[in-house]
Amino acid sequence: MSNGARVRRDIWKLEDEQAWHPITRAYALGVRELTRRNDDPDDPTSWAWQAQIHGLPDFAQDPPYRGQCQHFCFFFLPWHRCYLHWFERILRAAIQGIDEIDAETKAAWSLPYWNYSGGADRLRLPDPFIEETLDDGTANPLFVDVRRPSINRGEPMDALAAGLAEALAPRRYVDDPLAVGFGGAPVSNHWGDNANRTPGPVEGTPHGAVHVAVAGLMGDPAFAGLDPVFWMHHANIDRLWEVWRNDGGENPDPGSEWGTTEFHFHDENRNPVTCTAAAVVDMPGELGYTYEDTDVPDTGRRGRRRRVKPDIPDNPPELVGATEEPVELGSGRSDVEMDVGRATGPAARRGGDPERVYLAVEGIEAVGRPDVTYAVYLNLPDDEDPDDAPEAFYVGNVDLFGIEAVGRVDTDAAHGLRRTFDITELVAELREEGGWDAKAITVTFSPLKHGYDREEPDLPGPVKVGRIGLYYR
Ligand SMILES: [Cu+2]
Repeated sequence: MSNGARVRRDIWKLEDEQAWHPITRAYALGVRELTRRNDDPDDPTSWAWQAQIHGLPDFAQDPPYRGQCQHFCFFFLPWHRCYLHWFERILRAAIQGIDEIDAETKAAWSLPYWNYSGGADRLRLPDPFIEETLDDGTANPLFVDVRRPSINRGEPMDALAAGLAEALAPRRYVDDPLAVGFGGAPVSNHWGDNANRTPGPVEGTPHGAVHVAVAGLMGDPAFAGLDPVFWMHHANIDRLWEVWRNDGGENPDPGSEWGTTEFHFHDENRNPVTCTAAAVVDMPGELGYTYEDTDVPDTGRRGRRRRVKPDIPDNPPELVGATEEPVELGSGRSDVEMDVGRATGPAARRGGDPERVYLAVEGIEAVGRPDVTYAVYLNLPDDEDPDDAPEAFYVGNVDLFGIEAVGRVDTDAAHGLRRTFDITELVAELREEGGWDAKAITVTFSPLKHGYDREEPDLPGPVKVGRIGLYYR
């Protein structure tokens, strides 16, 4: 804290020190105060308004302040950092006015984060979110009864929802046209109103997968901010951006369109403010907070993609295999076989193996809002149980967070969600083990299961994948 920056604390460490740690308790009382302000629908510092900045019901927009969240694109990280920062200032100001909070807590208060990665005991909601009452017997403002029942019982999410190996793997913030860079596609996108709807891997897992695992309000972008755990989840995603930077990741030029695009919020005095990525990239310096821990975790397979040559071949990716019919996914395992052709373009001319291999899952559509995330495997043998999460075949996750919103803005150019995976190293490993036949592949989808009983998800209808494509480069 050399420059006087406040520290956003790890809620697990706070609660280890003391159940209902004063910082956690002040959060609850602050949420209660903001909720009281809902009586005035025009108060931009109310709990309801703060959630509406992210999304309005029916995915309506009310520019410049409400219904403005950025997803599936490279503004996802800076937009949410701005959003959290101004929310934190509003909440901090509210906390200053609450008599029962002591001066020390008021001075130190910063938004805690929910770090669900790095241990089986972290895969659940911390106790202050699942207890129905505060320690004084009053209703707990942090409790939301419509979450996934197993989550509210304190049972763990599927560990794959919190994995960081894919999230932290990209070296670049913006990468190639398949946009598997850390930050996502270099476009502006409010729930898929741009045809290029490719999130960076961290936006998929853990971000989207944790939204889906908690479910309830958290499962719907229009209401997610109403669940108090939303803000701690996003503080953790914001922290992971710093972890990635600590690991050598480089942000785009703050002078570029990425850095200078303005987003609109209100401050704690209800005055309009603008925020840009350029204003928030230097977090402790510009924003006055830092994180308790931004060490790079050991993610097991982390480094798989890091070993890939950082130079991107100039040639565009070439589609060498694709499903011909849409594929339906359900609540159990689905195996999809497809033929793979040979590259005929520059990837072939170089001879030997392609430098990069991508798997794209495109046009994902669903009935209603299924709270499901699929783990994706490549060439998973029939006798391997996907519930054992066999790492040797694991590609990544397809979470369906926001699928309903995207369905409303389908364009001629794009339908549904898309996820793209760089599987270069996975393919190399499979080849070494004899698990790769260049003429055909099998892609397996298996839903993540939450809670100790690990029940299969109850889907309102089949999930449809428009196309699965394999690309060489
Ligand atoms: Cu989110």
